[in-house]
Amino acid sequence: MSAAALRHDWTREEVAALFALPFNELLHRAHSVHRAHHDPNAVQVSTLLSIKTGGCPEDCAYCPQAQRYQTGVQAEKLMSVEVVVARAQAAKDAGASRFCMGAAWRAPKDRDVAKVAEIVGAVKALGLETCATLGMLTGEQAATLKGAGLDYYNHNLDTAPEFYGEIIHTRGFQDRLDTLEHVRGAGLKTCCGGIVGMGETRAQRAGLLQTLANLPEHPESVPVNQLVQVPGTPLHGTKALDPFEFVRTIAVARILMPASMVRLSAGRQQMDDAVQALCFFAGANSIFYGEKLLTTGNPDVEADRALFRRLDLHALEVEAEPGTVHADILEPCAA
Ligand code: SAM
Ligand code: DTB
Ligand code: SF4
Repeated sequence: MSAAALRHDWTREEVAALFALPFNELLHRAHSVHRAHHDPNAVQVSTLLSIKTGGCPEDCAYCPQAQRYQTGVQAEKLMSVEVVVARAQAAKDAGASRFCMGAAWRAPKDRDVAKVAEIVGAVKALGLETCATLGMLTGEQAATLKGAGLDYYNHNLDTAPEFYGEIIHTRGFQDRLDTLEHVRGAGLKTCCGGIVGMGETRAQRAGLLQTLANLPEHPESVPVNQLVQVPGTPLHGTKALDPFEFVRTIAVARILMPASMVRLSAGRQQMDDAVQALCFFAGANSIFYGEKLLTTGNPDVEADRALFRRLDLHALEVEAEPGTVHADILEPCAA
């Protein structure tokens, strides 16, 4: 599909109507879109590392790294280049094609960006795609990171504009949009999605996806996170989302943003393998790989290798070149 054919004018009603389709009808449509744009058996794998953990001044109600919540996460300083490079090499050896570095900042200072730029250059030199998520960025900071070899910047809208103010009070939805504009302006690819299961309504899930799809460009990567409920955060104890509603969210994301990589992100450790399989059918084609997300757990490498084998999935080496199979992770299995 040419870029011109991608739509940026979805109405809330159209998106709500997709959510309301009979489940099988929705999955059939999403899978058809998926097959038209992607290898349905290929999954891109990214490994996350928290390079600067905890002590964050923001009040995101879902986040274990906010200083103000008692979650047991200890604040740490920015990791050294050597430590990050060793972790990136290990991720590459385990089969990851992209290394995503997260920092618990509201917005980095210029001196932080200079240090992260050095880290990014060293990780890139290993032959990995690089991604960073550091909070709000100026256009200049985004350009510095791009110059250092950064491929992607992750900055999530998190939820629908009208629900945002119930989850975060220390910055606004427009701040997120501004950073995304700076990131795109610097020529970085965007990784932008959100979290579901925070007590939002279906209409608000539709609002999140509508806003993502109507951005000036569809994010190249769209992480759909299921809330990981961490004791001590205000959202701990929120009523869990029906797993099929999570699958619907993946399916609608796939239909709205056909060419993007849709990532089945946080929450996989709490999810049945069968639900994950439905997500891959519905159009998810990327995961976080490795036993930790930033501060919380993720399925271990062996479990994901087994899941890939059972579902005949293979890992993409480089997202831009579909069909390339990484030697170190998973051959399709006929059994
Ligand atoms: N501080 C930066 C920021 O907020 O942009 C970067 C790191 S922040 C931890 C990155 C993303 O992780 C958030 O935007 C949110 O979508 C996701 N996240 C954080 N805590 C989560 C949780 N408990 N469950 C699911 N996703 C979570
Ligand atoms: C994204 O959308 N999800 C990742 C990544 N981008 C940075 C983070 C998930 C964090 C889950 C909670 C934690 O481990 O601290
Ligand atoms: Fe800070 Fe990011 Fe967590 Fe919000 S999501 S509290 S900005 S680390």
